[in-house]
Amino acid sequence: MDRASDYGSEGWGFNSLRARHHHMGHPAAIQDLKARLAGARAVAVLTGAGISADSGVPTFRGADGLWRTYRAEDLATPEAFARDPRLVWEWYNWRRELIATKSPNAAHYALVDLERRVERFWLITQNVDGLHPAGGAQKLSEIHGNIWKVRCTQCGHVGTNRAVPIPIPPHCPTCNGLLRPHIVWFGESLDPADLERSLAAVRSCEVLLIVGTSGIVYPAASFASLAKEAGACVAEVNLDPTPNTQSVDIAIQGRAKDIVPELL
Ligand code: BV8
Ligand code: ZN
Repeated sequence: MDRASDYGSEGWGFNSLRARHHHMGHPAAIQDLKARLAGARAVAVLTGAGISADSGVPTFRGADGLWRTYRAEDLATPEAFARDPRLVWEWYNWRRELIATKSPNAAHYALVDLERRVERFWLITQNVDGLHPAGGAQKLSEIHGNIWKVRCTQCGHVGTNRAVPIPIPPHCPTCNGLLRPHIVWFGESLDPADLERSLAAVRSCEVLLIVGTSGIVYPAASFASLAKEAGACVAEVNLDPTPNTQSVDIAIQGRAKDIVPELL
């Protein structure tokens, strides 16, 4: 028996290509996704902490994301703020100090190029660091809020505050009430307009590109399956496998700053 019939030459080649589409930063997967993006008239992008990791911002579930032993889930809640607003503000001051020194990277800028190229485009980010708008992104929803915005717990006034560190506890310029970060914490609802805009984009896109998210925080975690059900091609770029990796059409393993610019 010769080698070709041993393996079944055609089947082997096909399966190996499919298998590779599901792993690594393989050129075939990158070319496939690049072609789909080039041909698409509607593209949605979902980003998470991984895209900012390449700018030096620690991720949430990575080892460097811990502040004093607290996990994000312990501090990013209305209960934690009610119990100890100073502690929560100290955590945000630590992050504000870190983020203030960081800049957008090649992946953030590549997504701005994509925004300008695609007829219907929407970027949905879970990141609160503001690096997408800093890089020039305009068609975006920051669905978990923005670390440079504050909201009054008394009168609801929303403002921008870039003080680093912010004096603790910060007070409302109009009513002197206690200010909190204008960020969506666990157990809180997303802004309905942001959510609507994001769901519309996810349900109507031809390609959903998911970059650097662990895919475990809802409702963003449901976007991949919503897009899939609506018939979109779903692609993931991540350094490591995630709960989405097995179900997406194209999975590319690699760093956002290396892979995303290659897609254009
Ligand atoms: C809501 C703001 C309605 C704080 C954040 C049980 C089951 C299902 C759902 C729930 C449940 N219990 C509670 C819920 C709901 C809950 C939820 O989903 N919980 C999870 C944990 C189970 N969700 C909510 O509460 C949401 N609201 O549902 O409203 C409601 C109302 C009341 C009661 C019920 C429901 C609100 C969620 C808002 C959460 N806010 N943070 C702040 O930032 O200050 S979440 C926090 O996680 C961050 O904001 C972050 O954006 C988000 C997601 O994390 P990622 O961005 O994915 O980051 P992560 O570190 O996890 O992963 C990084 C990834 O990057 C990794 O995969 C890594 O491999 C990769 N990577 C690393 N480097 C690179 C890279 N990739 C590429 N290149 C690299 N260089
Ligand atoms: Zn106020």
